[in-house]
Amino acid sequence: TPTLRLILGDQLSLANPVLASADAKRDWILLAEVAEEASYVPHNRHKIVLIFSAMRHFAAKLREQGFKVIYRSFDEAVPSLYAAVEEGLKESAAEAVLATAPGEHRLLVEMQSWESKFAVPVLIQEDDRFLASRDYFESWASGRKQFRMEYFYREMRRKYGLLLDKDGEPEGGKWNYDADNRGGWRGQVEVPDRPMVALDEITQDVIALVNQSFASNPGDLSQFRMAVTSEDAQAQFDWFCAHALENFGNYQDALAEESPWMFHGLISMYLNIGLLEPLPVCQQVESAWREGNCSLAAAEGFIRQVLGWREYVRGIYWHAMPEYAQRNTFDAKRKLPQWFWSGDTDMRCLSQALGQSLELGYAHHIQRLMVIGNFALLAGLDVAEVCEWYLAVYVDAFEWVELPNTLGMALHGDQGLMASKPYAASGKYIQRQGNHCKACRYDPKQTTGEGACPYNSLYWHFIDRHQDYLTKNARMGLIVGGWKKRDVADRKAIVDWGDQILATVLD
Ligand code: DLZ
Ligand code: SF4
Repeated sequence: TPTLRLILGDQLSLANPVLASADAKRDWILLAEVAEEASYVPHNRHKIVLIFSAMRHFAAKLREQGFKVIYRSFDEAVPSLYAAVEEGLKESAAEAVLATAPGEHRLLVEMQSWESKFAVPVLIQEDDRFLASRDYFESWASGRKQFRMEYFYREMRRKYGLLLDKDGEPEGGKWNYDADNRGGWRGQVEVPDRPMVALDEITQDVIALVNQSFASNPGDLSQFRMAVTSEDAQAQFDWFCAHALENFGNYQDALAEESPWMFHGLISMYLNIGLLEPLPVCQQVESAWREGNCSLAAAEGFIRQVLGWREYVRGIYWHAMPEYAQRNTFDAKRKLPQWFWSGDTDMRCLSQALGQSLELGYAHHIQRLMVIGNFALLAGLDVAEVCEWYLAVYVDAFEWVELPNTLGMALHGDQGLMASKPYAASGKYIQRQGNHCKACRYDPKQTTGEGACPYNSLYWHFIDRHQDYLTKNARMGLIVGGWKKRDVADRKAIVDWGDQILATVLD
């Protein structure tokens, strides 16, 4: 039957299963820039430009390949994907709709209601661009009380034969070189300049459109530099393998004043919208190691993120949704301070992480987890509000990946389903990982008094107010035990100072 095949803005891959069975003469492909998807959160302008421009480039590629494409651009004011499909059915006279399952639960529920509204069958296929299917994850998860990435990751290494020796054992004798991925930043090596991607006419048009139509969203588009085609994304990735991968291992967890990018891959957004595929990037990094171009720790650290962590968080998302989004272990309800939307705080580490997130739509994982997320955890910021902030500001954020990372990993909102302990840390950690403290008006060595690093008192405030929960955790229990042995007056002074920080800094 003539079929209308829907491709969403984060499914821009020739490997998209709706294309596999398509007949170019008979079927129609539909892509639509629609208000509903563009505004369910105040997306960073970089994210909207990336998606719209990549959609337009992908539509052109499909046309070149002989497909009949229906494309709705944002100016045509189509309100929703539902409306776009309705129009597409009229225009094409197709007798069925085929879609690849979306990455977000809210949209899956919406799409599942379409069949009862349209007069034609609506089929939703599994998204097989992931390396662990939903069934595979479920069978791994069944019977486990806690999910630990490490065990899932080992199975995935075996399943895909990555970094294994002749006997099928992990290269180097260890599965995980995380201990070699934690170097702090003191400017030890030069950070290479990232090549800019040239902006073609399509992207320039989209930038003008987004600046005009999304004037109050975050994002400085004069700094837009992302690839919008799979060829350019591959070229960016090749650059990473040649110039940054070697140092990626050592400085994966480093925080630097002088660079928002450091040695990171900057490919999560390309993977998440379909411009790159996960298995080939892992294989390319493995080859780089086999050819002697990077250390095993660098290659393993990279592959762990893509093959392990990325697939694992997606598994958790579909396993635990929709109930997962409501979880809030510590009943954290404090309103997000206004400066989360401006970056205007005198905590240097935080202002840099927030500032670049808003301006560029990018921050690396330690900024997201240990600077912004850790602050939100310690201060007890509202879990749902923090999650929405992450979903809005990052170019690579779709709920399947954002929610477990924020709610579960950063905020420990899921009572430890995915992380063995809360990722709470004081200013000491941030000082060790980088050079922000030197440029900060606060002192990471002080806990109370004018000029004391707010992370310090907030850390103990967090330990103190959640001691009943935390003592049940083996690793946190030791910290709570140590805290309780301290002098009562000392403890009170620290908690009081924390209260004052919460009352002033968070205003
Ligand atoms: C994020 C996004 C944006 C900003 N705009 C569109 C759009 O106009 N059309 C579209 O098909 N997809 C868009 N997306 C991506 C969707 O929100 C994404 O497919 C769902 O959130 C599921 O992951
Ligand atoms: Fe961040 Fe505290 Fe260091 Fe300032 S002193 S940069 S607030 S950790």
